[in-house]
Amino acid sequence: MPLIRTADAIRSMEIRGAGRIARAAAGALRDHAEATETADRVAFQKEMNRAAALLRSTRPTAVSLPNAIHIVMRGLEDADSAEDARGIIQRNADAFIRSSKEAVAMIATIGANQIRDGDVILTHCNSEAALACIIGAKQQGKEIEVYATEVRPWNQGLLTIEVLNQHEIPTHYIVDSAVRIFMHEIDCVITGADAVCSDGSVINKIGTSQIALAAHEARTRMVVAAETYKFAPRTLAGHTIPIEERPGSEVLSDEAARKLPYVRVRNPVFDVTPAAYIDGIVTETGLIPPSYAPFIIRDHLGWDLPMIADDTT
Ligand code: RUB
Repeated sequence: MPLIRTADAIRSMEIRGAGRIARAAAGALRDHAEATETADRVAFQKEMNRAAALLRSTRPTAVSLPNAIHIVMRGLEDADSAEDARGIIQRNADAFIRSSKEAVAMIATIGANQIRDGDVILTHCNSEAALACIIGAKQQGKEIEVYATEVRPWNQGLLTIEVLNQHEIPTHYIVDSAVRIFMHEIDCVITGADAVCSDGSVINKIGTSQIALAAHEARTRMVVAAETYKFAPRTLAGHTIPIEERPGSEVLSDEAARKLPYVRVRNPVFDVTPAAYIDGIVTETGLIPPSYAPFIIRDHLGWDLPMIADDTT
């Protein structure tokens, strides 16, 4: 997909979910490198930096986006020519897209092993990684049931129940505010992540932290499925992840809002779940406790990332 079209699609949430956003950005950088015809290495690099900045500006929270861009652009400064630089981007992008899909497949197996026969699972939003674990458990022959939330205001839950239905997994569809009333029936909560911070806290769709609190109260396991490229290196240096706040019109129509001049809609779309409420994070390298997050950053993203890349979160 061309660069500007991809950036628009990410911004408007036509492409959404941290993994899909990352792969779309990698693909757009590769396609843009192919379409940028200059033979001048410096001009090429400048154009690719501009493309990277445009993609980075689309949505602020999912760290998969700046990390994917960083991984795709890695080594560009060592290129001898524009052609060489183009090749680096193509190879990096293809490798990233391939490894990101392989990571989901690994997470499916590792996450499925966390689910027991007869378990009732609750999931929130529409996470490829979380769904992979649930579908993996079903494919292992386990009898499972799922509670899936609606996810106001974008209703990503509709995407989730469609996938669960396709896999013939018995599912209860509930409004977000019904989570606590059903928590006593849940054996395990599984969500995805937009970012995992160095202290093991997880940033995911708004409402995740309330679900984690309800799970904690009910002594229900809370598991997060996250590829290693969703870990946020700069949080090691004290940076915080910006929480995206989208227009109020996604919650209340402009027409309705006009009649309520004293009302202001707030629409943050992610929240932070502290590590204390998370029992484990399923990555493609295995199930880790949240406290292991700095080691994932060191081993898979590199300590140097926060220092050298101003563009990464
Ligand atoms: C999506 C969301 C998902 C994570 C993980 O939010 O919060 O749980 O991105 O998804 P939005 P995945 O719909 O606002 O992008 O596991 O697919 O990467």
